[in-house]
Amino acid sequence: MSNSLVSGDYVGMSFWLISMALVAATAFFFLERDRVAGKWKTSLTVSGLVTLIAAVHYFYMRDVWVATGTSPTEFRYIDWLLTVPLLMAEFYLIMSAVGKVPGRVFWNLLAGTTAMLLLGYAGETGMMNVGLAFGLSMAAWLYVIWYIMMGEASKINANLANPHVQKAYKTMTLLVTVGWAIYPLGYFLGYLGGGADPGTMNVIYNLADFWNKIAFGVVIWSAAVADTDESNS
Ligand SMILES: *C/C=C(C)/C=C/C=C(C)/C=C/C1=C(C)CCCC1(C)C
Repeated sequence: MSNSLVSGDYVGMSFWLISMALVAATAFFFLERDRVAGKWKTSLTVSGLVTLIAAVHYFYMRDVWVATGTSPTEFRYIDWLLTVPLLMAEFYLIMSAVGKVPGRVFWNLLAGTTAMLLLGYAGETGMMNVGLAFGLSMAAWLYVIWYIMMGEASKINANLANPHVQKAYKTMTLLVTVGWAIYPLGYFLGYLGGGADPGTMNVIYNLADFWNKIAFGVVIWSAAVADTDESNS
């Protein structure tokens, strides 16, 4: 058993790379708070918290991987249970920065994503039939997609008077739809397709986190900067 990265361990290297990218992103989001208007600061704080929480979990996940070559499932799900609700809060926060948004927008997204994650965990750990857990977890995810694409949240966004928020909302919706699809794909390949080894599955999850945590924050940052610059000029 070794605690250090060995040459040829590309999965271990991907854990390392994402860890450092998350650390850098955290510093970036926290520092850039200075640059944006007051109404955007909470959104940038939350973006930085997402990457901070994930960075710490990645240090632990990386150690599990290099020491045992097995999937750090517990750390992964604890990280998701904390960061996914914060990502959902971002939908509420960016719209609240420029308009009136009922709190249930956040609670509905929280309920949908929490069900999605708990069912996924129950399947991965054998508490529940893995295929059934997959199907129910998919249904919860589809509910979230429906809610932000066609449901109440999308209607609130359509009525906002701020094009920067509307654009960020749409890109975030795309990430939740296309970017998030990578996770069930990894799960499917790992548990149902009968093909993928834990290494492949972890690389897939690691890549997904890069997009869905760092790029998601960058989308919000860029809307915040554009909106701030516009109101200052
Ligand atoms: C930062 C972490 C993020 C954005 C994690 C997102 C995780 C998912 C979208 C997971 C979804 C799953 C399904 C839709 C079905 C199979 C089980 C899961 C939990 C992998």
